[in-house]
Amino acid sequence: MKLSFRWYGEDDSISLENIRQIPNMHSIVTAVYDVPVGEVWSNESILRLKKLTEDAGLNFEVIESIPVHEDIKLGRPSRDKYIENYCENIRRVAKAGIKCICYNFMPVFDWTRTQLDKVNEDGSTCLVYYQDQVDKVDPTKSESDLTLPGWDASYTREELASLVNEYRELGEEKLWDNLKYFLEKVIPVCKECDVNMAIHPDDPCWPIFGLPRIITNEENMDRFLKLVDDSHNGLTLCLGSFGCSANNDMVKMAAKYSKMGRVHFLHFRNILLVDNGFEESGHLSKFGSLDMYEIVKALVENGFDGYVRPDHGRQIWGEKAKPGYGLYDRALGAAYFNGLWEAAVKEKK
Ligand code: DNO
Repeated sequence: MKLSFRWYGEDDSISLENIRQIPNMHSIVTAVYDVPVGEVWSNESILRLKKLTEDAGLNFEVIESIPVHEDIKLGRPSRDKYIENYCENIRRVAKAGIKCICYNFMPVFDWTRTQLDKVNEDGSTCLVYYQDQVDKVDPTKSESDLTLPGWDASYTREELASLVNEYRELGEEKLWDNLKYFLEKVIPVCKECDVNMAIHPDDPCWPIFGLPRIITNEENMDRFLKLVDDSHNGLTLCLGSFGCSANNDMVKMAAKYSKMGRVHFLHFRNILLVDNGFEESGHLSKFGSLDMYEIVKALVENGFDGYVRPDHGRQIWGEKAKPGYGLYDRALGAAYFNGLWEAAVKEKK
């Protein structure tokens, strides 16, 4: 297990020096942020991130994310050019020492929440998702001025509407075909460079706005891993994303996929399921719906040796930071993870 921490580069309000002081910290999780999706990252930008990370005494081994261009997900004729760029990015980051690349295959929207600052009883704030609020939003209706936090502001409303319609027509099976096509091209490059791909599940793990979503549950994960049955084709076990459906048994999935050697990255966070959606609770088991100790035990018992990062924290102690990505609560999450890991390792002996 290698403990890591997401860092948004030089614009991040959190310093590498602070991250370095979190006990047991090993790697930084970052990306080149100033290049449009689909383009090749410059070697200068990659090497600058590497140098900053290593100068701070940390390892530069995980990228989150190299985003996948919509043309690849939609299977448009221009996809080959973007896949070639993707392969070139894999080669470049691997050359700089990267061992694991996190990405997702969600149409149009990455993670979706309805509010980023719900006030908890103790005065901390967290991200929440309430289904009735999502159901009121239709991205194809240009007269609707409802938007959700986290929406990609680079699209006009008309562009967004036509993109969403294109995906609705595409449907799930075609999205699977396009994912397979993509993996068949990129996994051989990963083998060559010995870097692991770790797909991030859809967040939340069900269809929203009528868009097809496929990285959602155990059955689909099994199907995904067989698309290209190679250890470099693996997953990011994001507890909060799979865990927001009570149908996903996170202990079972942690055991099964780590035993197969296919969990390359773990996003460690708890989640509280409520009638109408979910809330991002504190990391401890008792605050959410997941049994964090049983999950860690399952990982230890099945030889998990990938990267872990504490995921979304609450905003605490008056910190002003990117929602979910403050220093304090994520550092507490890391400390909690260290404790569970140590206990599980001792119990195994
Ligand atoms: C949210 C993150 C996601 C994740 C991407 C991976 O906080 O977990 O945005 O980075 O889905 O491609």
